[in-house]
Amino acid sequence: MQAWQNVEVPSIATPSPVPRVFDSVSQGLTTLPTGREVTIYVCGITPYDATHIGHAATYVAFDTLIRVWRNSGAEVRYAQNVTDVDDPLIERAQATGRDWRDIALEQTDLFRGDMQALRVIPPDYFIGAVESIPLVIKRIHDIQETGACYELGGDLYFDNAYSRTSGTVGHLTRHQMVEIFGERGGDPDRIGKRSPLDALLWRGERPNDPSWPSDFGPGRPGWHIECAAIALEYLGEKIDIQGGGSDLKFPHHEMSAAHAEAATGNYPFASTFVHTGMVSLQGQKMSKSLGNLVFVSSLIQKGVDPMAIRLAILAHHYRSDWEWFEQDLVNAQARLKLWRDAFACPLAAASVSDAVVAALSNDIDTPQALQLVDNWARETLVGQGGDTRSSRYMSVLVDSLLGIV
Ligand code: 5CA
Ligand code: ZN
Repeated sequence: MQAWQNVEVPSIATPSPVPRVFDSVSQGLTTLPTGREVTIYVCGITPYDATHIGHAATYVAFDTLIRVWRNSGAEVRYAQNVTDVDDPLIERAQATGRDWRDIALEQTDLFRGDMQALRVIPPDYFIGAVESIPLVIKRIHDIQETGACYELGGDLYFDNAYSRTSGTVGHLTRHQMVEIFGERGGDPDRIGKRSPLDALLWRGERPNDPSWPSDFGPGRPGWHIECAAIALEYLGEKIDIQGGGSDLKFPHHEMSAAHAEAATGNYPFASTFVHTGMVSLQGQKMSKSLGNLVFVSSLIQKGVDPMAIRLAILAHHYRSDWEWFEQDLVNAQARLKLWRDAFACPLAAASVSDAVVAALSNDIDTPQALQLVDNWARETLVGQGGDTRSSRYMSVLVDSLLGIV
């Protein structure tokens, strides 16, 4: 698939210290590799109601991480999928009488526009589930050879007993796993499965359901094998970061990694698992199924500056769960004005570039970085500065690392 237009990222003379991020497996900070080619896969949208502030927060967080990572000397290869065929999309199509393909095309397009407006750097590989069906089939063959795959009523399942990753990302008890698996696309209660936690690799054809031919009969891919197959194809058998929102730790990231590991024999599939917090609205996780959504495109249509939306997101630490309030946007608009006024000052306060890059390398601490820029901007505006270069340099640094212009 075509991603969106590239975003200019100016290079700066202040290299970032090697970034540290929080790894969901070890549950502690880990130092990322740098100075070489590195790989990151971030789970993309299911395009039936794109793009709410929660999605935007997740992609802005990974975008900021990638900017900081690049500035530390890493050459980042980035892949992102689009789950353009899956149960929720098909259910939406049936409920509205529309073709699932039209919904997917329309919503993916909306997502591209939103990402562009938020100045999110496009992934190098933006890959749809439908276009990766041959890759999925190939990987299911690989898994079949290991014995980790079995057939049930025309469907193919992954035998979770073969997973070395089970429990390591989500840190849930087995009881919790069975319950949450059922809530997030799994079918723990299906009779005949070897374990309730076995996930679908291939869903045999059903009436009124899209399907594609394969050696194991017509059908369509399971959700987790989609991301495994795309990541393996475009990034390689071992990746540096698997990313997404915290709702994907279990089952999605555990199972996707288990499928990739079974298909290749390489363990672990990802060195680091990075997860963003959940954005809520009116006390509940912002989600398509609940319908409590604030859309990026609606805000932009109302005339809100996309840079204010990005700043409102960056005011929260990527790992914390937070609630969206109108006030977030009001504060971000005031902050944007403060910064732009300071960037226009010929005489600025002394640059705080070292402190900003240090904050961002320390687990992408954007709230701290924003406060440092605030203080610099206030000092600049009260005329405390005498530095003729710093306002220009600070504006380039903020553009490069925070994506704000
Ligand atoms: N297509 C799958 C991933 S393969 C999927 O989860 N799609 S999604 O459209 O539901 O979500 C897209 C991304 O946004 C995922 O990384 C998800 O974790 C994240 N996300 C979803 N809801 C929220 C939310 N309320 N707050 C923060 N991130 C969210
Ligand atoms: Zn995914």
